[in-house]
Amino acid sequence: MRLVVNIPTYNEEDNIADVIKNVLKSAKSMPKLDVHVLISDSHSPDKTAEIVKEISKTNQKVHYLDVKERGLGIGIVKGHRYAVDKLKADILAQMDGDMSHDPSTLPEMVQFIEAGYDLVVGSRLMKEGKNLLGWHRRLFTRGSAFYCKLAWGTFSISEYTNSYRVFTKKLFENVNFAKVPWRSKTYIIQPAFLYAALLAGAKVKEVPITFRDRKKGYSKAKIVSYTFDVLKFGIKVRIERSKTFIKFLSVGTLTYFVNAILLGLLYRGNIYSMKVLPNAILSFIPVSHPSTKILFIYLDRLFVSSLISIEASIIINFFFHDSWTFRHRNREGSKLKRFLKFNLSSVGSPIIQLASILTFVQVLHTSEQVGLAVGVIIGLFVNYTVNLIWIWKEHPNQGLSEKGAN
Ligand SMILES: Nc1nc2c(ncn2[C@@H]2O[C@H](COP(=O)(O)OP(=O)(O)O)[C@@H](O)[C@H]2O)c(=O)[nH]1
Ligand SMILES: [Mg+2]
Repeated sequence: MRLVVNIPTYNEEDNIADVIKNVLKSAKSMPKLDVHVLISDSHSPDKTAEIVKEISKTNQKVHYLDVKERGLGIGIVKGHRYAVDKLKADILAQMDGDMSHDPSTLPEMVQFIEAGYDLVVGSRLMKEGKNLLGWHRRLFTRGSAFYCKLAWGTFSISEYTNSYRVFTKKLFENVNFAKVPWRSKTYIIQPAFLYAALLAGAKVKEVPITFRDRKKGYSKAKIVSYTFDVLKFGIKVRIERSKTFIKFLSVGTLTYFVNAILLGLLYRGNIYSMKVLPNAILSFIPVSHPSTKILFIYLDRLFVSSLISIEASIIINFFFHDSWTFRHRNREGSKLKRFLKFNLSSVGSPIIQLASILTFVQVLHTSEQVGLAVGVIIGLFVNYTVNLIWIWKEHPNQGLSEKGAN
């Protein structure tokens, strides 16, 4: 098994030789692995390339790759691509080239990969992790982590902006890079790659690390634009993850209007308060007593109108949910079975709607429309939950995955 440690660099002439030395030293604690070091350099104008090329002359496990363009994401993605394609890596690691990440943690991180995790993230924010940066950088790290947790809904992950990571070749191949802004000039690749890994269904493990500020060279981080990118990315994720619920609400809104119009026409010949038909469609059914009574319910015109309009809306709801709202979720088995299940599950919703209509008309003496609107809203939430857990279930083992996003 080959592990390639990818170290993106830009102007790291003061650090890179020591970083390589330390990584090779920690490789001795991983005797079963063939450890290589790849420096993916953005054509540094200083002596970085010269130094690395010199080391690689005498050590075949050290490689230099000129990725030409500037950008940490470019160094990371092109470096890993090269590690997989040219160096035949099985496991990929990445760390900074300024001594901020301690390579002695690598063996422990790799152990978790061997134990079956897809991605191991070095965390400064979990218990025993340390972030030895200045206060404004610590604030950025903590603030972005807090924001990402909320925006992405990933409360079990503590760290989002650190670069010290180990993952499998398989994960790298499964990540959808079309959704990762890896060409950005900021370090947004860090949280974005983590999110893409979660979408790809990665099993993630966090390991506490100590992040030390660099002693030599200078930081290339642009914190203000990085913060802006993290905020933007979070909004994108939030919208994407809410898509299913937004679709569900749209279908709900459409069918509410169908329901309301039908109810009005059947019961009074009205659309809302507008008279459209001379008589109610169901004018042959008496409005109230004396009408047939079953238990405590009068089978009067309001009752029958409500039932018909509610069932019509169930059918329309099912059609849109099955072919649009929950299209990406698990739709195994027959459509008829899902329709019957949906009808059964929908019983809760019309009971709520019916109870609401009857309460508003017969108890509160207000309009049937108000009763319907209130009933629809309560029923909607009940229905959504039941739909997700009973009819259009999540694809098995996909967690945050794209298809299961909601
Ligand atoms: N390939 C490449 N690496 C970069 C670039 N910018 C920064 N890096 C590397 O990314 C790592 C982290 O950058 P650094 O400036 O230390 O940022 P900080 O640790 O957030 O202050 C270091 O190894 C840098 O050399 C770039 O444009 N291209
Ligand atoms: Mg640094």
